[in-house]
Amino acid sequence: MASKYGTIIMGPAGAGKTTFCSALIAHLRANRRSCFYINLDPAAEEFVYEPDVDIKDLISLSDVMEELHLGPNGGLIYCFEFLLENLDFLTDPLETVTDEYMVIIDMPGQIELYTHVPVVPALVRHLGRSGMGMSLCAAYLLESTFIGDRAKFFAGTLSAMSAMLMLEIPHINILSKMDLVKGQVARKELKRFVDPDISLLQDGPESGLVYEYKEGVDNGEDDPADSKAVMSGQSFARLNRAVGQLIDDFSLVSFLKLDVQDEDSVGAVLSYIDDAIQFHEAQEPREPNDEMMDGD
Ligand SMILES: Nc1nc2c(ncn2[C@@H]2O[C@H](COP(=O)(O)OP(=O)(O)O)[C@@H](O)[C@H]2O)c(=O)[nH]1
Ligand SMILES: [Mg+2]
Repeated sequence: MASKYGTIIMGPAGAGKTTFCSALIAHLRANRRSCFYINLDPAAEEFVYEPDVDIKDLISLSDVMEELHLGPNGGLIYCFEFLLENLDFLTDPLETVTDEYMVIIDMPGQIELYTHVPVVPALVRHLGRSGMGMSLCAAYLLESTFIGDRAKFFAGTLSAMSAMLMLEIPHINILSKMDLVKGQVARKELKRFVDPDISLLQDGPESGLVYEYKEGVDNGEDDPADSKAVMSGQSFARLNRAVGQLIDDFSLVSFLKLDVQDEDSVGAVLSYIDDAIQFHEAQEPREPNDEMMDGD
């Protein structure tokens, strides 16, 4: 049985990660549960709840950028590499955290962290079952307004899938800011995004490209590098279809809907996280005999 339980909140910039963390903390508190809040975004300034551990106390992104002449993305990667070399900063305060706590890790939004730089997997391995013994669930947020642009939505879905494959821990995907699309998208239409299917890319009207499926087009008869195919958008459409097919074939990605204003919605997402990390299994009341034996 794991000795600590936590969730790592990921996703692109502005997806609503920090807002979701605050909503989770409020919900946990209201239900008399303990939580431990870790901020790993060195650029984050304002918090509703003061973090118990804040990466800004270890390293300052603006100092890194200035002294090493790095941009914000390079600076951020440097900060994470520095954190990996100084993991005591994170693990020492976690010593006192018991299995009754929910550890909430708020992440930055730089997409390379989730797609190809191995720093987050290294961090997760260290905290995880083989390291500190924490049972961790990844929560990947994507803004629901992305469904207005299908290529963008599928790009986001791919980054979620990439994070899932890199981290190899229980993973849930969340469509955040549902209040922004409520009443604007038909329920049936929304369902196609919650469980993404490839036909979304085949009839994406807003992109100006015709994604219509044509018999023979994907049989390798036409050269996708041919300039006519590139200029007419056919090659792009074909690439998109291949990507959509990949997601569809493996049924790897589906989304939970989140409205942070709605207590029930936050509670529902939390219960998925609890289940994924088997939080409640660890909270069984102990036998009275065990208590007595512990006391002597
Ligand atoms: N309408 C709406 N706005 C939200 C929601 N969640 C976050 N926001 C806004 O989106 C912006 C980015 O949110 P933040 O939590 O800082 O995103 P982060 O960069 O992923 O941590 C802020 O202006 C929030 O107020 C939501 O559920 N609904
Ligand atoms: Mg944030």
